[in-house]
Amino acid sequence: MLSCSTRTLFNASRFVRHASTKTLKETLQEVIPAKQEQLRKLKTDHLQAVVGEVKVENIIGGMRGLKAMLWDASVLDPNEGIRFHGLSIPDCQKVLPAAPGGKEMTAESMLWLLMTGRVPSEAESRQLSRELAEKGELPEFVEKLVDSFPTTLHPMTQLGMGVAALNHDSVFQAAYESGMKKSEYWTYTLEDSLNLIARLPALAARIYRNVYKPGMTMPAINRDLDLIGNYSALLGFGDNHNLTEYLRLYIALHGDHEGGNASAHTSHLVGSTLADPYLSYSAALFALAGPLHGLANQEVLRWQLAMQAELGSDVSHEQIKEYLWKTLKSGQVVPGYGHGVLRNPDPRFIALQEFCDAHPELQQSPVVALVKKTYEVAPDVLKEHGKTKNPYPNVDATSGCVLHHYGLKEFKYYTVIFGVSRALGCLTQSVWARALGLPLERPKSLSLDALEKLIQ
Ligand code: CMX
Repeated sequence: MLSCSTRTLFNASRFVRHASTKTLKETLQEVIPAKQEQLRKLKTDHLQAVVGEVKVENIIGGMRGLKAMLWDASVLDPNEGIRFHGLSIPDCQKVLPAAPGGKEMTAESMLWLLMTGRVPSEAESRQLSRELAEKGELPEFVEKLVDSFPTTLHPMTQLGMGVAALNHDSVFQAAYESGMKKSEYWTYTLEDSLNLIARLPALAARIYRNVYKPGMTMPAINRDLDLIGNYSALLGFGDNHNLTEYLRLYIALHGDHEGGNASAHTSHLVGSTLADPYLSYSAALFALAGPLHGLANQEVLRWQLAMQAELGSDVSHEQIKEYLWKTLKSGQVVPGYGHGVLRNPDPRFIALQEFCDAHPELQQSPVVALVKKTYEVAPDVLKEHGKTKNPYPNVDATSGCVLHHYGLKEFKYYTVIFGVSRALGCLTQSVWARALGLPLERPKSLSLDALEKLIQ
């Protein structure tokens, strides 16, 4: 059920596709003043209002549940899952423009929604695709840097280092050095952010080619294609329409998951020092590279393939149950299950499963079938195990198996695709943090002794 306020939002005209032809920057110029005014009022009228309490469990429990960050683009409800500016995933699938010849929403249209809170017109989304394609080439020194990495260096480490090196061209950093005004911070941050998003496909694809397909020549960026159409082509899968569509959906869905997750929070913290978007997003990528966060999609496939190798592809529910217990009894987590906030199946998992249901070739895939069967038994096993607060699948439980079926089998690379996506949300927030003049992040820490004294 949509809440009353969400229904109002969904019906509001900003979610109706108009025949508008504004640029992303012009649209931001329109929407920023109202948000600045909203923040100004909070500052003047409500600065001392109490929104919650801090318990010891928040301090020693990874700050779970602590309301302590401003993040406008998306909100995560524990039961319902993610909404992007009030729109659920099915809402987004209905209203956000697809690429020509495709059905899935594009990364550009999701970026537009996250940045502006508005649904772009087809023309706006296309124009943004073209702008990104025009900016998409890598500087030569970054190509050389990436080419010099040993192929044994994890693709996520390579991605983070490549993104950090792109800060050589940061317009924010250059303008800061020459003394720009605070009111101009957001425009330079936007320019850097769009340049970075534009270059991620070429960077990520170069890493893939170097590590897994050495000697293959990369095609040039096609200015008539959307960001992910180009990414798929650069990876060497441009002829596979269904994989390209899957990548579009995957990348739009992984774009943002409110502010407190490790990658988003890292980029926000680093950006709050006025480090430029390249530096703050490279830091986010290293948070994403942890197995409890973005690396889980790699771990899921490794785990599913090990199960398949041990039990064969035609396994029974009972055999999967035993395998789950074996994993749990050996002290490991079941990858792809559980979540820091969610308490129901992740709607991103459901959207990707629906993609599988809609594509007959995926019904034939043993790995896709195994993921589905695992979902039929894992929640009950995890409930019986009794530790996790959320026995249901998160998005990582399924995201890799479709890539595997379509021939993108190198699972150490999967988190890189997540990394191409998460830039949409993290960099949106970087722009807004500068537009709203948010300060340096600096929470108070306590020693164990000080904490004990406070509660006596
Ligand atoms: N399998 C087994 N045990 C699990 C579990 C799982 N999938 N998920 C949580 N638990 C355990 C925890 O390890 C913890 O055990 P201890 O008390 O021994 O430390 C206990 O259950 C309570 O954990 P929780 O409060 O339910 O979960 P957290 O908020 O601490 O952690 C998460 C969340 C995602 C790290 C955890 O569920 C997990 O490790 N899942 C597997 C890895 C994974 O899929 N990560 C991807 C998350 C999505 C993303 O960020 O990309």
